[in-house]
Amino acid sequence: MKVHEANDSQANEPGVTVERLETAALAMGCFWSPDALFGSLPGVVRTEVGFAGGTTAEPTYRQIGDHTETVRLWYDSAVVSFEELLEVFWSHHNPDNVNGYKDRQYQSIAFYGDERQREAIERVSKRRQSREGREPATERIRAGAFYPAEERHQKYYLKRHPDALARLGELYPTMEALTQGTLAARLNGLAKGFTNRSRILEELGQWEIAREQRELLEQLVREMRW
Ligand code: MHO
Repeated sequence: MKVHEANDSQANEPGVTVERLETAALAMGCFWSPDALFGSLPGVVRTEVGFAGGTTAEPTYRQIGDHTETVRLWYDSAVVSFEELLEVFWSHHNPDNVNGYKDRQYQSIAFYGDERQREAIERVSKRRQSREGREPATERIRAGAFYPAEERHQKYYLKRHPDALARLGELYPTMEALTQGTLAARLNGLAKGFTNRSRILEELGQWEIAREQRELLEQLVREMRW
């Protein structure tokens, strides 16, 4: 996987070679957790939380209207497939009772961007039916407008750790760059307990980046205090 961190020339598009980068959008309750969950997965290059699925114009966290808390992912399908992401999605929430429901804020939704993703959702849903007796009660909706949530909601768990955040300031010049960074996504997963330091270091060893860049990132991860 070729990863560009935010201090690369492609600062706004940290990711793999663009042809292979795909997107997905999933809703499974309060978006802080899925941001960390999917951010911990190798192959997921970038995550962002926001509001989607509704009709209300310009939603915000306090004025969410008929939208649902959603995480958007950019991923390298050569490393992780949409079907694998769906298995993770359905293994980590109960679509019948997401955080006790709160209007549509915590609706379980699998968004599809195209016919191929729609078919994959049906395929994995049927597979879970054969394992669990019934299909997950998850809405399937064509992906429309996605409204990014306020900055304080992005990489929420990572932002609870001042030392980690201060060190990441050396790598990401702005909070927006941090939101988009791949390493920030992994560390947000670490902060929530979805991955660990040695898994992140092992993955860093495989990124197609310059040696000095790798050493810099490894040192950052090793020295970070939690
Ligand atoms: N844990 C929060 C929900 C935040 S999530 C961004 C709460 O219980 O209010 O909806």
